[in-house]
Amino acid sequence: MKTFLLVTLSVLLPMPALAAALTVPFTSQAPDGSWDQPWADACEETSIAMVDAFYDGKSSLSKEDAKKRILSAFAKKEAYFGESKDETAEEMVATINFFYPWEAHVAKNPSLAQIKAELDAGRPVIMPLHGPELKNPHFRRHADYHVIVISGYDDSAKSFITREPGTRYGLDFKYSYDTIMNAMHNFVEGNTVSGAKVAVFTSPAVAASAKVDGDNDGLTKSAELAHGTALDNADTDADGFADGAEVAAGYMPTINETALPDGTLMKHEGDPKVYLLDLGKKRHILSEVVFMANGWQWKSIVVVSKRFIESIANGIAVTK
Ligand SMILES: [Ca+2]
Ligand SMILES: [Ca+2]
Ligand SMILES: [Ca+2]
Repeated sequence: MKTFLLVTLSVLLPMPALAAALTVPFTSQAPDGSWDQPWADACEETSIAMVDAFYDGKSSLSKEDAKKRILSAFAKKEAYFGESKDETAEEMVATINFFYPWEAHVAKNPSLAQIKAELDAGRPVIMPLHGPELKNPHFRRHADYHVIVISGYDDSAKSFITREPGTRYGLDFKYSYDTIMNAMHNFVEGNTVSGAKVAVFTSPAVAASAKVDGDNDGLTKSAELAHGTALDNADTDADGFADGAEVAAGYMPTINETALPDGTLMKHEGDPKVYLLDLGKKRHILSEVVFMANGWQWKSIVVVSKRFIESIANGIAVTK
């Protein structure tokens, strides 16, 4: 009876979580093993790239994908801030909120419990640090400023589980709670240990940054995500018209419609009619039988804007 009561109590009492381990994919900041530039200063970009891949549903990263994502993070950051060696928490947050399909904010003086709560909620934390305090035995040089991803924690070992981009041994690298809480410092030129205690909290949901227009093309972040256009490119389909202008005029911002070649099969949303683009005219394909008889495939049909279809002169229907 006593045992039964104890078991019941332990089930009823809210038990604090003791551990969390998010499957954030890992890459070192030197995917090819070269620690020359730009890789030597890539800890911020690599941390952003790992969280981006995580929110993108990846659980691992190939070398090629890792390099692509890190270089893309450099390009996104430089698009806004120009070239720089080290980025503050605020600059990382701005880069993320402008150009990534998720968002972040600066958490000032976060407690251990607050950081753990982020991990319990499935949200990795990007952590700016005073590098030398980490005393990581794998580091070749102890940069004054360093950035890592916190992907989990283990109360029994009083340790954070991290993605430590500064070494190829960085998958599930463990730092004690004390080490991270003490080393947590925002970037300050030449003296990061005097930087404020901040962390970058992340979220897969776009809310606070929904109205941001990072590439200044007239489409907000939420509108770009809805239209499938690039957050860091004002003219996604490179046809000379900005994403926002195309949407406002009813054109498709992801396809250069005016450059579609003869022979393109096309339709617009909300209308089952399929057309063949032929000598600059649109020819209605009369039936499914005709479509199949020509050996065409459904997956070849390009969905274009109603505006574009309507702008093309009618040709003779395809009847056989
Ligand atoms: Ca935009
Ligand atoms: Ca855009
Ligand atoms: Ca365009």
